[in-house]
Amino acid sequence: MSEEQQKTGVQVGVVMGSRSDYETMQGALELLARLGVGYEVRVLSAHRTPGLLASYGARAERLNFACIIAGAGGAAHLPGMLAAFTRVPVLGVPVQSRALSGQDSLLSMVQMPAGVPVATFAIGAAGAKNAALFAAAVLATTDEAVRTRLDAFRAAQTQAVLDDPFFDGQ
Ligand code: RP5
Repeated sequence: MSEEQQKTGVQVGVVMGSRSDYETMQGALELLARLGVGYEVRVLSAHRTPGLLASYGARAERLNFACIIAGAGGAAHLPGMLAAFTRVPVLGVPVQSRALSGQDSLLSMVQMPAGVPVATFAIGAAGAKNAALFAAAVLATTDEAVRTRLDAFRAAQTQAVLDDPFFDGQ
């Protein structure tokens, strides 16, 4: 953990374009908490609060966040714009939209032109959870406590399959 992260207790920033994204993003928050990853969460919008987005990018650098998980739906320019404002790695979660089922969110994140990357995850709850697990895996390369909890999480996940009555022991 860096000096700044130790001071603030925040290793990962989590942002979402609207309060309506919370249901999707809560899976990420629950996993970060379970894995003992320090995080902060904010509603920030590329089109409703563009100024805040720029200052959040600077804040993420100043506080040395390991990454930012950014969830948004529709024309989901939040992760791309945030990545433009900061060198902190941005993990994009496409939230499932009503009109196009999240295809719009996915394509607007994954098709970033070369130069400003957004690591894009699956549409919806699975993407939110995997973004948190990915952030934890990166932190685990240097943070032994997170590594131990992530290994335990994965071992429990494996055990749950082995304990399933449909598992035939092969
Ligand atoms: C995006 O527009 C948000 O990320 C959200 O997924 C979508 C709809 O927002 P609301 O109209 O529900 O606030 O900016």
